[in-house]
Amino acid sequence: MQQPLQALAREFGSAGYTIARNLFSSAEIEQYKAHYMQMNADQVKGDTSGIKDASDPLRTYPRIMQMHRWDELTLNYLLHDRVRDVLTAILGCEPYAVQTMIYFKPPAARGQALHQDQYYLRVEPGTCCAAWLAIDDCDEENGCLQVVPGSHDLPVLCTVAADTTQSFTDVTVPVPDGMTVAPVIMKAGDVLFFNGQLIHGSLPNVSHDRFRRSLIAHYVVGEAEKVYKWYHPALRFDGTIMTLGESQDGSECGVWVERDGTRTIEMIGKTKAVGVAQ
Ligand SMILES: O=C(O)CCC(=O)C(=O)O
Repeated sequence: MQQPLQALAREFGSAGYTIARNLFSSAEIEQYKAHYMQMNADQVKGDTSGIKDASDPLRTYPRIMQMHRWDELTLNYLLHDRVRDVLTAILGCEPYAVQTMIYFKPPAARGQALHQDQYYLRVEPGTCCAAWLAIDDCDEENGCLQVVPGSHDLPVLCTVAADTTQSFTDVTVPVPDGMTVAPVIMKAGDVLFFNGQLIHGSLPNVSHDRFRRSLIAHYVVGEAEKVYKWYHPALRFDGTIMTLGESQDGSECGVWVERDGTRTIEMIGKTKAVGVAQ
């Protein structure tokens, strides 16, 4: 890694995300690539919930979730000491690990509409944090992640319908007035860390021949007492189980309203119950 942890922590605090460049070597990336391509070839069951069309490339390459519960290499990533060291520096104390996902995102695959992870994880108190490892170089052509810098200071916002020609998920968060969406250009081996309130997502892979694979882990902050049931059990970095309570369906979400000529957020909505986490 090239940057000092303090610089990553400063950037994470102000923008809601930061990139640890070269956190994994090219040899490690080649091992992950071969491992997950084999997992796909072995037809390990993936999440096909947003995939209706038989010709959808995501039908052949659906994301696979929670592999750390049975796959050692994935567990090693989730609890990796290099990932832990960055998380501890940017969050201020060691978090608990709750989720893993592998996205293959082959050529012509749809992306995932803008959303906040905390909408799904419902961490109480506090929020979650992702460690998104690029397994391929990624840019706008192959559907890199897109973020809304500074949006991590917002509460969880209520969702609206997404354009499912562009996204395999069907809800989204509109970009707040005055904020912009920025692409996150990464090299294989870089890890993007982002706050659970940060609005993020990705556009389709419009390349003809480039996958955009990413290995994603989610954590809840060290002060968390509850998380949604899909994410149990939470793990400490030594692999032992941390018992957390279950947060409930239908937690509050914010909507933008006009008050005395100013746009502000009121917590008047309810998130819908979610079956599959993001
Ligand atoms: O990788 C993507 O395209 C979306 C991933 C995502 O939304 C997440 O990790 O929470």
